Amino acid sequence: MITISAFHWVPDLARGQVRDLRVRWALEEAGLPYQARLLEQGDQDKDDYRALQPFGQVPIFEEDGFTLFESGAIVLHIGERSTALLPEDPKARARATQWVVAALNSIEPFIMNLALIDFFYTNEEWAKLRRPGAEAFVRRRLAALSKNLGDKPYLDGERFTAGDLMMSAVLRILHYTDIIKSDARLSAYLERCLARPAFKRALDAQLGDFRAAA
Ligand SMILES: N[C@@H](CCC(=O)N[C@@H](CS)C(=O)NCC(=O)O)C(=O)O
Repeated sequence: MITISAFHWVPDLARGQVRDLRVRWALEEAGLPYQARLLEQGDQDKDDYRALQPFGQVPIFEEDGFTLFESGAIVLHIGERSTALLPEDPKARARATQWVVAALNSIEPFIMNLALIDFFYTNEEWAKLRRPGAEAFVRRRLAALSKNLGDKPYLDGERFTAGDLMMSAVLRILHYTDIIKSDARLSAYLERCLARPAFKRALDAQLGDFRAAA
């Protein structure tokens, strides 16, 4: 049975955002059953967990003695087992991988830069000075993404791939701002991705685990 790590408890603002959600979603898309290994506070700093995830983060993926960390690597690994995530055609598969990497490398760091300011440093003087530039950068990057998306339903055209899973998981970090809402194309794209039954099942499972632990 596949096991993924997740936190037993996080503050309300993080519920529905913890990165095991991406992996749960990929498993749901692929139709692979899994169980969650819920970490108590401090478990992520123990040697046995650090041996599997050097940075003490969630998620990790475990199956038959094989373990993997980094949500992007895990989603791609799951994708190798399901054409629902990675198409069979090698070129289409490479393009889907390209979008996973773009989400994690060209979009997420800038969104996280803004989110960190908003959630952790909002009252710091330096953050007040930095925020307008950080938001402007995100808006510019997302305008380029929106232009590339154009009228296509998904990043690579007609079909949803792991690239859309990761991009929409990253874009929804901005749910507390109007940044996505102010772009009709990106907003419709995000809605389209998040309307997928597999996403809803994954979100319900993450939130359900927090409720069960309360
Ligand atoms: N690049 C990692 C980031 C994982 C990550 O940031 N996990 C957060 C939860 S969403 C975490 O475990 N934070 C606790 C910590 O960093 O100590 C991935 O995508 O898997």
